[in-house]
Amino acid sequence: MPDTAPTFATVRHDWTKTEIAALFDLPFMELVYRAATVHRQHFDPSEIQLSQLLSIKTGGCAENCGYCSQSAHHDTGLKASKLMPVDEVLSAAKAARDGGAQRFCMGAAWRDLKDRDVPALSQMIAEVKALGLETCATLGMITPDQAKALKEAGLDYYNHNLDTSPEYYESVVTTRTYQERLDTLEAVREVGMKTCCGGIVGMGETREDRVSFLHQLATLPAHPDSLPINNLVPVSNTPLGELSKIKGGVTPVEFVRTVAVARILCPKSMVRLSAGRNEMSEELQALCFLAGANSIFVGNQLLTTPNPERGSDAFLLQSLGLRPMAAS
Ligand code: SAM
Ligand code: DTB
Ligand code: SF4
Repeated sequence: MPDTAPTFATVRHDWTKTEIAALFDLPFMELVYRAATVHRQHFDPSEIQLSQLLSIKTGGCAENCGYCSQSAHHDTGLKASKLMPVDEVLSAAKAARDGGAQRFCMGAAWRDLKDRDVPALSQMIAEVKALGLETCATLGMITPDQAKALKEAGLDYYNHNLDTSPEYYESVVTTRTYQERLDTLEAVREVGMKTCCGGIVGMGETREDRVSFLHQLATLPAHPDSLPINNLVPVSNTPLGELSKIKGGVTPVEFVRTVAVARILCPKSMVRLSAGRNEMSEELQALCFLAGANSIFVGNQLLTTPNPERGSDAFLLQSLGLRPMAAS
């Protein structure tokens, strides 16, 4: 890795873990400076994309993800619901658009998408898209045929996170494999749909796991077009929520390092500062933006957990001189 001034304009897919670990080890100011330099080579650093989430099918999920409020394996007290009717999704999408969001992400607590749900989802996606919103969905595992149908309906992005390193993965979830996650991502890429793929930090993983997780993302056949970095929101009665109460999560500095390294490795991706902002100070969020995060979720709720109030986000962006990105 060059030790001189940052010249990371090229997009690489051959990053090694040693190089990535060396980025993490840089003095903090140098790392953030390099990430900020890469950021402004590809984006206007004063623009932030505003996305909004909606849980279109909540709870009762068959997977055992150790961080998730929606897994049927954990007694989190969350009430399970059926797939939301299209008109309710549309009113939420309109409200999101009118509140300034340019992107709308629909999340369902499913292990995998069932063909019987594809027609309703296709209608939902087409109508959300017709509102002028960029569309994203996260519905669990999907097949190439399902990916094709969703793309034809107007789906711009499919979210499917690797969540952590292959090495730590089995400490997070055991009901599906890392390879199954990669297969769904491949199905999405194959039909020419954009991928949204990232993960969570603060789940008890090591620095080495964070290096390995970002190595996976940076060496995919195509970098994720959208790369969400979530800070674990500890949910009571989930295994990882309880673990983090004992162990604590990552330090704010380590969180910013993770964002900065993600930006350097995937220069053209939208790096999304996702879950966990409600617990972050304005200063920490500002450092994340400096380190190359250029998208946030707005609205009072993520899927099932709280997000900063819309007014406080508007104040934050205004005080930092950041502008909402125009719809693409
Ligand atoms: N069921 C689908 C799946 O897992 O692919 C989609 C919904 S799932 C809730 C979307 C992502 O949200 C997860 O992959 C995870 O990265 C993130 N997430 C869920 N619960 C979280 C928590 N408590 N803290 C931080 N991120 C979380
Ligand atoms: C992503 O990586 N983070 C978002 C979006 N993709 C779907 C979801 C965050 C969920 C946080 C926990 C909750 O609200 O249930
Ligand atoms: Fe289900 Fe997704 Fe939650 Fe895992 S993260 S339990 S797949 S909703």
